[in-house]
Amino acid sequence: MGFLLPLFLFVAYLYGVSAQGPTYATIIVKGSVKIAETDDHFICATLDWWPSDKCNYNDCPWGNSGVPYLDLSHPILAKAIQAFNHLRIRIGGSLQDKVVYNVGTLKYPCQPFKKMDKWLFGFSKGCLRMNKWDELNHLLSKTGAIVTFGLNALYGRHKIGKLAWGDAWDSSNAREFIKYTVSKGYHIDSWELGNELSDPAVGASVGAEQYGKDMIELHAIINEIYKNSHSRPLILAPGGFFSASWYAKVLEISGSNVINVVTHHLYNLGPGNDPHLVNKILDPHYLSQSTSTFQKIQQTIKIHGPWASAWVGESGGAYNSGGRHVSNTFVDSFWYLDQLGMASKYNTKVYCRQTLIGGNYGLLNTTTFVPNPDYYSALLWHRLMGKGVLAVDSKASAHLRVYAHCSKSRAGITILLINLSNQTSFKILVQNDRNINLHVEEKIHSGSPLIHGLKKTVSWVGRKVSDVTAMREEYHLTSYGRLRSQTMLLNGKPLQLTEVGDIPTLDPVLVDVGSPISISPLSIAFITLPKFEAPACV
Ligand SMILES: *[C@@H]1O[C@H](CO)[C@@H](O)[C@H](O)[C@H]1NC(C)=O
Ligand SMILES: *[C@@H]1O[C@H](CO)[C@@H](O)[C@H](O)[C@H]1NC(C)=O
Ligand SMILES: CC(=O)N[C@H]1CO[C@H](CO)[C@@H](O)[C@@H]1O
Repeated sequence: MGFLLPLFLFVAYLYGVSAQGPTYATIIVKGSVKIAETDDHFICATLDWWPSDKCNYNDCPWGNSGVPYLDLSHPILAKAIQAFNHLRIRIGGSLQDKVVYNVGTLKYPCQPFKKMDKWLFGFSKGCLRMNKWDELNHLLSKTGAIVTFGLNALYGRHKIGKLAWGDAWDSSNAREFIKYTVSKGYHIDSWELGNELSDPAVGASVGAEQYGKDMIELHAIINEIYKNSHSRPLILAPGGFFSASWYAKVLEISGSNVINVVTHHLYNLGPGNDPHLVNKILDPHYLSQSTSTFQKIQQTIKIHGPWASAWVGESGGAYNSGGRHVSNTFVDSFWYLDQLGMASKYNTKVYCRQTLIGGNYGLLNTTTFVPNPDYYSALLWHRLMGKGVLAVDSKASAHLRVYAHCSKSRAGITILLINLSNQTSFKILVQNDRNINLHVEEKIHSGSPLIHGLKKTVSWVGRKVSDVTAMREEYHLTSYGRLRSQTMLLNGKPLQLTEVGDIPTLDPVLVDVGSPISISPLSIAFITLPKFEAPACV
């Protein structure tokens, strides 16, 4: 035996390196219990405030995509939002805390952002005109968007240290703005206070104690303004980078049922100019590092704010406007879809992608509004993945990432497979743990229905059984040529707007459930199994 093991490993090594054929893998989906649940509308995208002269690394990828400048009548914009049939949109970002609303007794003239190198984030205060806000609401309401608006949490405060800002939030401008919004009948799903003001800070921070008090103030304002409405908006905070002590303190000071949703931001790929972005995206160990953030948020809420839920309020992968020729290409979907899968497992209710449009990480191209690959990835997720999250056991390689959800608005489950391997094709057999248990139980308790139990099991392990006629639906995503292509293929066909500029239909291929699922190297697949018996999904 002493020399057999090394010999075996050596052979296995050779096989792994030189094998051209596929690797077989079995995954077991546990359909009897949900391990987590997302909101009905999990997919969310952001609109930011940056003007066109916002640049990073000699690249200025914002154009006129910032809220005050966006062409709201662009036909692709409305179609792209509408395709989701209720897309969540969060309006916010670094400059939101320096926005003033042109309502009521505004103490400033209504002027746009101006480049000011020495100022916070390199810009002056900027003003939102109410006619722009009206136009934006017209678009959002027409397209069925569910809106989150981030309020100006630095209003009335002053710099007291290198990054620290002191004094209480002056809520007067926000109060007038919310009043105006309600008087116009605009439906805002949720109001958020502040953007990235937690400590340790990126550009500015506010003490947790003061922030907690400001939340009580916002809560009182919302209660007062919405006292005669049948629906009350949610209150979100603090939209920062997670820090356990700061977040815990804000929850503690604001108190029970004030903050409904704890929002946090994620940029786990690092700076947008990192030449190793693609390597990070394709490294399963690197991708998995985010699990610790999701776990910690869950833990903090459980202990300090059990009345609240968690959202990723903003996440763009690479910070400082995203990675040029990375965030807007096919390879980014490996990161993005993996994040959606991972966040769901830790009970994240909503995941807001930075951005819907703007920067290199826009779901839509800044200048042409044409959807980038991640737009279609988001749309597929939104249409196929339901809110029930299921556990999966996979003995396959770490390079094959697997997530399973109840299907959306129909029976059965949908599995997301992400193959990060650049050389291994996988043939996957999906098993239902329920049938495995059933099989064992029947064998023990009755003896005779063994055949029945076996049939049920094998119908999902992939061998042909005479009575299986059910089909599964497969959506395979690959790149068009290079990995950093701005075009993605769905089942071998490029995803492109139709001739009249409509979002294309996303059609699956139908495959006999009896055959194993094939997934090629560096590809992604959604697999819908309508007949998969998952009691948790009923
Ligand atoms: C938008 O598309 C054009 C044409 O494909 C491309 O050159 C440009 O880099 C894209 N812009 C962004 C910000 O992705
Ligand atoms: C496949 O990936 C490995 C590890 O990331 C890399 O070293 C290798 O060069 C890649 N091979 C090809 C053909 O791209
Ligand atoms: C089993 C397996 O999938 N192995 C490969 C996965 O992909 C990585 C990167 O492409 C390779 O390094 C592994 O050998």
